[in-house]
Formats: sequence, structure tokens, C-alpha cells
Amino acid sequence: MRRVIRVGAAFSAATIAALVLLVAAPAYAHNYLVDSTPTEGETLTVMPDEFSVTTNDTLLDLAGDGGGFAIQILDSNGGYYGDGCVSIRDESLSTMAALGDAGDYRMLWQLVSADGHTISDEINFTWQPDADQVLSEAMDAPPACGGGSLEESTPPTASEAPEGSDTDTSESGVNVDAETAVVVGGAIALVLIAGVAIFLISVKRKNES
Ligand SMILES: [Cu+2]
Repeated sequence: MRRVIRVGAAFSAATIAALVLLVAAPAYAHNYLVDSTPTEGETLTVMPDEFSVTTNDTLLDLAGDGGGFAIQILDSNGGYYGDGCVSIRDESLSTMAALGDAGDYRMLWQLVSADGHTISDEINFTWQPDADQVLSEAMDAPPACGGGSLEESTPPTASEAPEGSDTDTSESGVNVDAETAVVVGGAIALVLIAGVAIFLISVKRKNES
């Protein structure tokens, strides 16, 4: 009888651990980029209706105020374009901007993944406006949508972060390790809880019989 209970306990614990890992693992994945306007290395000749990034999963705008979301468009001299406002729709983040003189540009984007993690990166593109394009002037500072300061809600950039670590490294390295630790730790905790519960039940049964 006792042996049967022990085998049952071990089996239950293993099953629970496996279920926890299966359920928890997908929830801890970052969103990743599946499309953008412009795409990396693209040459634009006509102003796009909007500049955007699209990920594989929904974006997490928990407070509904766009906190943690931003798109900045810069020319090679560090001048900014657009009004700094972003719109968040399902898997996409977008902004409207009129570019300036022809040249190399960067689109910096930052968003909050479905798993609550902030991810960011940049897309490099070239602007070769055709004769019909109306060009705009660069701004010295990041534009603030609706009068708020974009810089206040923006986490440290590479230049402010200690030891110049970039976002990609910390996201794919440190955070993934932390996520794995959380998943494994949770599984171990559940196995222990299940083991204790089954032990208590078996003691109770033994006393009753
Ligand atoms: Cu994540």
C-alpha cells in the first residue's frame, strides 16, 4: 500500500512539473518583430502614411496611456522628426512623421511585450525623396506628444545604461535566464507542495485504517 502511494506521489509531482513548464514557458517569451515600415536597409522615396513596427503578439498597454511605448525618427545629424505621438493597435506600434533632407535615417522603437517586458531596437533606412515630397525641418530634442516629455517615460538608453550594455543583450541574455529561473523555481515549489500534500493524505489514510 505504502509503495503504491509513493509511486503515485512521484508520478503526480512529475506530471504537475511537466504541466507547469508547458503552460508557463510560452507566457515568458518576448514579442519579436515580424514587420516594419520602413524595413531595415530600405530606401524610401515617398513619405509613408505612418512609420510602424509589428510584432508576433499583442502589445501590453496596461495603463492605456502608452507608457513604455515610443518611436523616434532621427536623421544622421541627430535631428528628430514627427510629433512624438504613437498609436498602439493589437500587435502594431505606429507614428506619423514627415522627413527632412535626403540622407540616412534611423527609427528607434520601444514597446512593452505581451509578457510585460520592454523591448527596443532600431531600424536604419535611407530617404531619397522624389520631386513631389514636402520636406520638414528637424527638431533638436525628441518631440513630446501632447506636451508631455518623452524622455521622462523612456528607460535608460545605451549611453545612460551602465557599461554601455545595449537592450538586446540584456533582454536576450539576463532576462531569459531570470525567466528560466522563475519557471524552474515555480515547478520545484509546486512539486514540493504536491509532495507534502500527498504525504499528509497518506498519513491521514494510514491513521484512519
Ligand atoms: Cu520577456
